[in-house]
This record gives sequence, structure tokens and C-alpha cells, in this order.
Amino acid sequence: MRRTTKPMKNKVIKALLILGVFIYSSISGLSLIYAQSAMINVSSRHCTSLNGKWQAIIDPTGAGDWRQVWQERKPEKKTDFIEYSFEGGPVLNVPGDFNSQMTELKYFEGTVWYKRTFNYNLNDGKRLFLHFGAVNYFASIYLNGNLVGKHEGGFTPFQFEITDAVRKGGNTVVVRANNQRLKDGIPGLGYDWFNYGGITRDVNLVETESTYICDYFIQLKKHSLNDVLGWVKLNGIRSLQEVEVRIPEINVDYKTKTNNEGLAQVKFTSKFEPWSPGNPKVYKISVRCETDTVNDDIGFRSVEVKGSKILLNGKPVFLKGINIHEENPFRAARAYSEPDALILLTWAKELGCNMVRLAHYPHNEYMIRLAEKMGIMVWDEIPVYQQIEFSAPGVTDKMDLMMHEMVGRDKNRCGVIVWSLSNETSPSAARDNALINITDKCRSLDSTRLITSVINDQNYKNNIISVWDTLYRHFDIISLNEYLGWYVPWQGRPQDVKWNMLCKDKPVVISEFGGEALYGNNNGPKDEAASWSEDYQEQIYKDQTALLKTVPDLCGTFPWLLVDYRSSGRMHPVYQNGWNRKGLISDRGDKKKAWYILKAYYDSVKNIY
Ligand code: GCB
Repeated sequence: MRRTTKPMKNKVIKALLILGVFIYSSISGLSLIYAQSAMINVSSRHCTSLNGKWQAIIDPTGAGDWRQVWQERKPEKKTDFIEYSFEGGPVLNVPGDFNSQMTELKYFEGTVWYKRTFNYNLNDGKRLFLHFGAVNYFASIYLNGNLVGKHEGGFTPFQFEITDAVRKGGNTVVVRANNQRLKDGIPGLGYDWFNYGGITRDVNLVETESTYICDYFIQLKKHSLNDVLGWVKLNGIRSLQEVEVRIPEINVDYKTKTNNEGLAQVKFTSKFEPWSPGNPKVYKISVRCETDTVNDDIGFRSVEVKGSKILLNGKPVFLKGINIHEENPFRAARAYSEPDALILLTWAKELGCNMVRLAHYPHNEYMIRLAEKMGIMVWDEIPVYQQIEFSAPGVTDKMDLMMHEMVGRDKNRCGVIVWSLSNETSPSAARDNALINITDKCRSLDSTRLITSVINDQNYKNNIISVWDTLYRHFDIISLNEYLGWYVPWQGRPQDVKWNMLCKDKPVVISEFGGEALYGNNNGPKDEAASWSEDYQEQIYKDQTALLKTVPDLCGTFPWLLVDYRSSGRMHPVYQNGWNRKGLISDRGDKKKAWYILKAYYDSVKNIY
């Protein structure tokens, strides 16, 4: 008798549970707790790292949502039937994408639940924040069984205040990380890089004073090499305070006061040694208020456009760039650390680059900071890429949020000279409006850097390239991707190409060109793209360097790309096997023949710096 009634009872309980979860999620859907803007310069704060081993539950069907995994129910009596548990399950390293950590997760796109416990004793009067460098793509965070908040977007930091939620002693944090592609996501459904999911960057508990310095912007005023113009922002009840910015090396001790909103304008003049690739000078700076101090290394330089030239510290500069994805080739995994950044940036330097385009999303902060230290300028980009549904509800809000989060994190890095707000989007009225709006918003947030969007809808006929799109008027730089010799066959000699530019007198950069080659493949016909040979890739680079001489107002180039990288759409069984092979370096770190062509070209281009 008991045996027959139990499944019935279970079914009823299950039905009630589903209904309960449905009601809960409808209610909580009304009051989603979205993440706060992350505090600036998190690594210089009072941090307790939550990096390390996290327990995991792989949840391909999303069942964990209705089972309320975050509540972590434990069986109380033998008959309690609970079909999920962190205990005895897989353990994942954080930071790190989940796909590269277990073979069964290699191509996984869905939910993985993460859990770890920590002890904390927060002293009275202090505040505590849970800070994530990035979770790809959608994160829901639970502390001690309660939702603390959610964040959408895979490449920027976010935080939640947990001052009131944290318990003295033991605490449990659970993260639902979901990397399912979304039609209205950014990026959208289709993109040519690997969808590494999970908690991909550092996790920290950050303790602050009750009123702390949450943000500051300390950079040179546009067109100046001596005038600093910026602000400091406090968060907390003591909004009215004295604020001080000190640069001991040059005797700067600037004092000011915040207003009722905790905001102070910073305005002073000094003689700086300007930052440049040849002299990547940064200063030790401390930003203080009466209740908090934050230290940073900040450099000063000016970047502007004059006519069709890009000026760095008032002098024309040619951007010797290279595209990079955030991937450690030796681990075939998402890069997240300073050693990872060092591998990639050392290669870029060796190639003769003075700039990197960090494609196609904000890379981790180590990369940006190390590039600045090594004298490499940075192109920072948000993942508004190809298949974006610009007219779908909420999409432009997500674009704005990602732009704010990127600028928010990197605005004090003088090495960053370009904000790129999209790559290869298809023309439409909705696209045009969205890109014009976000460009204006970005400029009003930070007028000191150059703004661009990469458009690739130029025509190529009779060996003439026509750049017809008027959207370029809104950007500081015209950025063009072209794959002549690869996707698009040449229609004449590269050195004879003519250009028809609708929008003139702006600097032009070739933001992508290239072709695929499997390292060591020198057997195929040397003159056919389909050979996937190093020789053919080398020929593309020879032809492209001839083409570059024809580009009017050329101020820089960013070949596609430094290292082969994983991409699930690149499945040629012999040559690709899940890798985009346009790297100048293979997935094992070997330099291909084309590397030497680009290096010779960059060595031949002289810059003042
Ligand atoms: C492009 C995209 C880049 C691709 C590259 C390619 O135009 O911007 O993300 O991966 O082409 O390899 O085709």
C-alpha cells in the first residue's frame, strides 16, 4: 500500500514545487537584483580571494532551477529523495572556463552550478562586497541560500554588497553560470570564437570602510599634456569629505572636497613625463578621502585625431597592431592571469607591435595593465559582433551596460587609446541608430579616447575598393576589415588597388586581414587559399603589405591574428579541427612563415616613439 501511494505523493509534491518555483520566479522576475557597477581598481583593495576549487553540478537541462539547487537541501530521513548534490560531484578551478576542465564539458553550452564555502568575520562598521572579474554569460549569485543578484555579460566585472547577508563564521556561495547563446544576447547566436563558459576570472571578497572610494577618473584633459581633469566618487553615508590626490614623485598634493553626492572634481596641472610605447612611464598615485585610500599606477599621455592623422602626445603615430583573442594556446583555454597575458604580449612585442586589438570583448584586467607597463597601446572592444538583433527589446540597454562596464574598469589606463563599440554588424536603420547612440554616450563618458566601430561593408570591383557607409562620420577612426586574397579573390595587382572613400579626412586603419594556414603544412599548391598552407598565408601577407601602401590616410593595421584560437564553427577535419588557423603562431607556439613578413613590415615603419 505504502509503495503505491508514495509515487503519487511525490508527484503532488513535485507539482506543488514546480508551481512554487514558477510563482517565485515570476515574483523575483519583477525584482531582479542586478549587479552594481564594480568598484575601480579592485586588486589594490582589502581582498580575500575566493579563487581555487569550487564544487560543481553540471545541469544540461536546467533542472537545477526548479529543484532550487541554491537551497542545498540535504536528506533528513532515509526516504527523502533528493536528486542533486554538490557532494561527490566534479570540482572545477576558479578562475577558469569549465569547457577546458572536463572532456564531457568540451562543447557544453548551458548551466553549471558552482559552490564554495568561506569563513568571514566582518568587523562592525565595515562593508563587504562579492566581486567577480567575469562570469560567462549569465550569472545568478546566491549567498547562504538567498539570491543576492544577477549579471548578464561575459567579459566585465560586477559586484554585490553582502554586508548584511554575510554570516560571522561559515558561509556558502552558489553561482549559477549559464553560457547558452541567446538571440538577444551580446554577442548573439553566431560568433567566431569559442564560447568558454563559467567563472572565467578572479572572485574576491572585498572589504571596505563604510564610506569608501568607489570610483575615480584621473587622466589628462583632451588636447593637453599637463592638465589633469577628472573626478573622485565616494560611496557611503559620509558623502561630504576632503579628498586628496597625491603623486609624490612630482610633488603633486591636490586637495578638494566632495559634494552631497560624494563626488569631487579633480583639476590640477603638473609637468608629466608622457607615457608612450618607447617610454611607458607611470606614476604611483594615491587617492585619499578621510575614510579610505586607494593606490594606483597611472600614466599620462594625450591621444587625438588631427585631420587624417592620429597624434600621440602631439606627434603622428602609426599603429603597428595585431588582433588577439583571450586564449592561452598551450592550455587551449580562456586566458585569465598575468602569466597568460605575458605570453601573448611578449609575442606581440617581438613582432614589432606597439598596439594590440583585444578582440572582440574586454579582456581580463591583467592584460590591459601589463600591456600598459610593456608600452603597448590597447584597443578595447565590446562584444557587439556580427549577428546582433539591434531591434530586439533590451538589446541596446545591454550594449550600453557593457560599454559602461568596459569604460568603467579601464578608464584610468593610459595605454587604452581606442574604445571600439562594435565589429562587422549588418547595415540596418536599427543598427545605425544603436551605433550612433552608443558612440555619443561613450564620448560623453570619456572624451579623451578615440572611438570606433568596425564596419566591413565596402565594395570591391575592378580592383577598386569603395567605402560608402556614412556611419563612419560618427567615429574618430575609420576601421575596415578586408580579407582580400582569402574570402575575396584579388581582381588585379595589390599594389594597383584604388580607393573610393565617401568619408574623407579621417584616419583609416585596416582592423583585420589574413588567411588560414596549418603550421607545418607546406605541401599544398602555394597559390590557392584552399591549400591551407603556410606558403599561401605568407603570400597573403606579402600582397597585403603591397596593398597597405595604397590605402589613403592609413594610420595603422591589425592583422587577424597573433595566435590560432578555438572556434566551434571551424571544423575542417584535416586543417582546422575546431581551430581558426589565421594565427601567425600555431596553437603550440610555433611561428608560421607569415610572421616574418609582418615583422619585416613593422620593422620598416618608423615611428617617433
Ligand atoms: C572576421 C571577424 C573575426 C573572424 C575573422 C575570420 O571578419 O571579425 O572575428 O574570426 O573574420 O577568421 O574569418
